[in-house]
Amino acid sequence: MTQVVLSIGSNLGDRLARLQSVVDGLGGSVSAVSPVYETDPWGGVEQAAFLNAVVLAADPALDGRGWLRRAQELEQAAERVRDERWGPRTLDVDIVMCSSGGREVTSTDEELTLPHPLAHERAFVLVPWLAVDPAATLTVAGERRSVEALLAGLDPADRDGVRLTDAALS
Ligand code: PH2
Ligand code: MG
Ligand code: MG
Repeated sequence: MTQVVLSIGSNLGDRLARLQSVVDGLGGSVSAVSPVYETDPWGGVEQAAFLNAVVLAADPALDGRGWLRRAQELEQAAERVRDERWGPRTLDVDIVMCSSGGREVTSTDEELTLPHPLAHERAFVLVPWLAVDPAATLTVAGERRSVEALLAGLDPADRDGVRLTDAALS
């Protein structure tokens, strides 16, 4: 059985519908869905605000690569085109971390680095993740850290750029 933490985001078109398409597409694999947040763009590209959420999912048949394929299929279904790095997108589905039998899976594969190498720096990942799993932990530079502590270590301005909405995924 593998479990994943997925970070999903959209800042083009019907953002909420794009996020909902992930929950619908994963169907019975979904175990929990965070609230939806509106977030200032991260990464230095000037662009519109994102909607972001975190989805927890599990599937006995998928390993890390299998999840990557699923994520890419969901992005393609949302008519995602090859885009500028960190630029606008209809849908982004990133694997934050994957665990198997309760152990975190690590991968240094060029196509799939696990855990996600930037997740711990991104309030738009950590805030929704903490909301859906207050006990979440992530290994950063070989050390297991609580998501709560990682978030507390970020610039307050980054945390303030992540605003709870009353939109909900079902
Ligand atoms: N995704 C990016 C780049 N910047 N900023 C926010 N707030 N949310 C995102 O999902 C996001 C981003 C590229 O994947
Ligand atoms: Mg991304
Ligand atoms: Mg991505």
